[in-house]
Amino acid sequence: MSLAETMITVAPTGAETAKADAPALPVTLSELVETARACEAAGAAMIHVHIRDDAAQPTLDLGRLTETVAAVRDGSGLLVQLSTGGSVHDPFEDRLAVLEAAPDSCSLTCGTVNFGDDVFLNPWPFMVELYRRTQEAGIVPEFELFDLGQVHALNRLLDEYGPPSGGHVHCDFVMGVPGGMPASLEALLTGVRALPAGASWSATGVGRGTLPVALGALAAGGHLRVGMEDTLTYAKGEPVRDNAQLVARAAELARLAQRPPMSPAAARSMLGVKDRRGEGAA
Ligand code: KMH
Ligand code: ZN
Repeated sequence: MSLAETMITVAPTGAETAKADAPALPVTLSELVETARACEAAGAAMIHVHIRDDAAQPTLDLGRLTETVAAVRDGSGLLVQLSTGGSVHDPFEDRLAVLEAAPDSCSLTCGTVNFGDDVFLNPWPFMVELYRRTQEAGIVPEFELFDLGQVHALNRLLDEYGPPSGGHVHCDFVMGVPGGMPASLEALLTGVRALPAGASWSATGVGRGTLPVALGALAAGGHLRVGMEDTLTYAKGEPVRDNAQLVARAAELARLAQRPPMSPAAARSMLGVKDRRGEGAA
């Protein structure tokens, strides 16, 4: 792995967009596996997964999650990161149980944040419980940062409970959510300066923040997250065609910045993710 490379994570689905509003949104298992394959070919190394039920509604059904992890691993080389954020309506117990699907990585949001008209709840005791379970299960957390105060909560979590599984701290700034930090360079650089020493980070700008945040992250030495969870418009008046289109653009920006896309194998080594291929869920 070269430090000059860019890890691209694709977040293809999310929990907020209806399939009827974005027909290219992958909501079935086969759509998700096909998306993983196409995004890997376009330059992604990791996939941040939310799943849907048969009615295309967000679900944290453990059987489906377990099947999804296996199918994405079979169908692509991408590192599989499951969302523990789910939708704003998911109960804490279901969000904790996500780890039982044995993904390579999981998201761990470092505090409660307003989320449009809703509230994305991540109180301190929940963060601690989720973190301790990742340590016990050997799953590498990605610390999601929606606001600058959450960077300080991350430092507190590490100070009080020690390093994550794999020993390496990796974070993702999610910028421009209504209620969180803005998708500005000032906020990004303030957040980066407050990270623990040695941490790696990616950034994603929601909606029209996508390109400024991606360009800023590349310039500041960060990695990229893109996908239809965060962005449905490719350019003014032009809907996103599919997730691979967003990954291809991120890969092109990374190459222009002389920081080409990182392979899944290099990302695995950077993050300290153990190889679970061939292992069933716990
Ligand atoms: N859907 C949001 C409420 C995560 O995946 O961990 C939370 C979210 C963050 O997407
Ligand atoms: Zn998510």
